[in-house]
Amino acid sequence: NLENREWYQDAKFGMFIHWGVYSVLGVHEWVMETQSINKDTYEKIPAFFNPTEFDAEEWILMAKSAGMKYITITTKHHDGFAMFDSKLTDWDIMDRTVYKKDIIKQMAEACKKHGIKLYLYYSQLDWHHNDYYPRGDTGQKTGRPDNGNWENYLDYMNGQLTELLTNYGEIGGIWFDGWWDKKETDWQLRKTYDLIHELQPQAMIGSNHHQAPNPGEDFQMFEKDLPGENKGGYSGDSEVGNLPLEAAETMAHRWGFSLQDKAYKSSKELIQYLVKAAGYNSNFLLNVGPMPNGKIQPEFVKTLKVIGDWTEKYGET
Ligand code: FUL
Repeated sequence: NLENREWYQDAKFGMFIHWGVYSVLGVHEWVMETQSINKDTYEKIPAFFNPTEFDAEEWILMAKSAGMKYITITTKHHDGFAMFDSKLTDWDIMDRTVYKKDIIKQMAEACKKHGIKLYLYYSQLDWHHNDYYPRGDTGQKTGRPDNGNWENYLDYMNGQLTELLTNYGEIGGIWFDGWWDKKETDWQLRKTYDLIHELQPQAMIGSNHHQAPNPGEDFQMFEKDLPGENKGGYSGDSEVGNLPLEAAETMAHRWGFSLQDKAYKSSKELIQYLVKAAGYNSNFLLNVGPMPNGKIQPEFVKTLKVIGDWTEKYGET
């Protein structure tokens, strides 16, 4: 959809949000893998996730006053946990937490109210689903059975995407991730991409697979890199194509909430990054990893405020 691509190309600045039950542990979103936590043990975590301080509007307004035009939020990360009401699994916010409120619904409503576009991050890689088999390069130690039905997994993934594109109003796009874990597998991408465009023709598709875009994709993102660079070490095979571009970076080092990560980037550094990205005609997607209570940590709030003062003065509206 051309109109949406044009809008996106002009948007320049968005907020990335990595939020999941892993935030309870305060390590990062990869904790299940890096600390070899098996499925049974990991399943104890959601009971502790109760973000009573979460206020979607507060986050949206924070993004808006920083000069951001869209939000991209994790609906399901590699741990497979759905932050939305999924009828296809009980591995979701409704069934496993005492909080029992759909995060994505609250975000969608607040975005609509304040004129911010909502993009949905969805991890194709899944360390929890038994049918994600044979395993990819990661998620080997989670104690799942040594067999599974790949077609079932694809149906599940397409089913969750259908839920996301049916129950939350107009979506800006789907931000896929994790395809890199099992590149050689038959993902039947055409089917998934057609489904997305059928349900919401304007929804853009991007996939963080660190290569030139696959057919059917509408934008190209670079993880911890400006287009054409490979400083972050993820973009070795990323040839810059002719789609709208997006550079994704994070406030400190980690994406998900981390107590120990103090590598905060300064507001000056981040403003320079925004300007540099714009020089490549690329958007800048700046990530925060909210805390388990539903708040964005004060260091990030402060930085976003300074960026907002700058964009208000120098950024175009
Ligand atoms: C990567 C993921 O493995 C990270 O956890 C994070 O989500 C980053 C944006 O993409 O592929």
